Amino acid sequence: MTSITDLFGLSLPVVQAPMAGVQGASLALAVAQAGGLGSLPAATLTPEALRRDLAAIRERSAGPINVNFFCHAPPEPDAEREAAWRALLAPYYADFGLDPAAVVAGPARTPFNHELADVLAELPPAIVSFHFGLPAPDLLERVRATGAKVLSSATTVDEARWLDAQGVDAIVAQGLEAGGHRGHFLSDDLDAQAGTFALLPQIVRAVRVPVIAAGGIADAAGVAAARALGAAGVQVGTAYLLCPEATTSAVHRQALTADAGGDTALTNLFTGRPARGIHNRLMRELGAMRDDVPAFPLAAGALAPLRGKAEAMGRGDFSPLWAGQNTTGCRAVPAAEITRDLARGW
Ligand code: FMN
Repeated sequence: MTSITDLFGLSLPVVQAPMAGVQGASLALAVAQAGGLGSLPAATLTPEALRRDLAAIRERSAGPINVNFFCHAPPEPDAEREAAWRALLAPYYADFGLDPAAVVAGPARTPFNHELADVLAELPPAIVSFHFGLPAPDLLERVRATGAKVLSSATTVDEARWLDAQGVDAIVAQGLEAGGHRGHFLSDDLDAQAGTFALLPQIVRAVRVPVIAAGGIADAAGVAAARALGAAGVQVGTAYLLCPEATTSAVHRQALTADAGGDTALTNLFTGRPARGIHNRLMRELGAMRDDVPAFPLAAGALAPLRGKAEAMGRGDFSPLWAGQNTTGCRAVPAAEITRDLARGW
């Protein structure tokens, strides 16, 4: 079994999970400097912002870095669905004295495209990872031409086999415990998804490439368990959320440290795609999963003003509080310390 320390040239077999919205280059750099694989989430970055971040990282670290993109198919606008969504949110707008006509778009989540590929060609990272499958073959070819190794997440054995057949260099086996969006791309059936330690050994058996375990791994014991089940390394997200280098909001940090930090559920309310986050008011009052939410990523638009207003009052009622099921590893300590402590389990 090839460990990711050999595959990627790392000192420690720990990937800091890319986490759009709660981190930028600082967290990635801190993990890279500690000898793990730092990840830069690029799903909400413009090409200019990506160029700036990659240049800044390159100035401060010669180690490998992972850049992560979404590769979803952008949805057709659906005026009727959008109007129904806004009508559902109208009582909250009224409570805050907000004008429903003043709705602004939420942060854009642009799928990987040629402009972003241009930036990778200029400033090639050692690793490029994708969420929601892989981009079109011509785009994938451009990534490979930079010399980068390619990763993607699988939430089922079928997805892992599909990725293996496309020639990825490693697969992230992402269990149902994981925080944030499911990486699923072949089937929308959430019942088909297994927990990390059920999924991992099945994927290890089914594919030829190294498999990185993700979801619910929060400490050295979890890392040791993943290794025992055949993982080539681990990818950890939630445990980094309280680090000073993360940009996790105050309401998000507060929710993670409260008793209910581990009270998570899958919800599609915040973006239109199921993702795991800490239960909050919107999830409780509307139901965490609904059929009538605008398609990914459009649901975020109408929520943005509510989120802004509530956060200004110190409340996370309308914010996505993404977190995995296991929040026991969250500590407000430097990311290097989290990385080293995790690696002790290898
Ligand atoms: N995965 C991605 O591939 N891209 C992302 O932008 C992304 N954003 C995330 C944001 C948050 C706040 C969290 C908690 C997870 C996110 N994920 C994303 C999933 C992680 O990459 C990773 O698979 C997951 O955090 C692992 O499970 P854990 O949170 O239990 O450690």
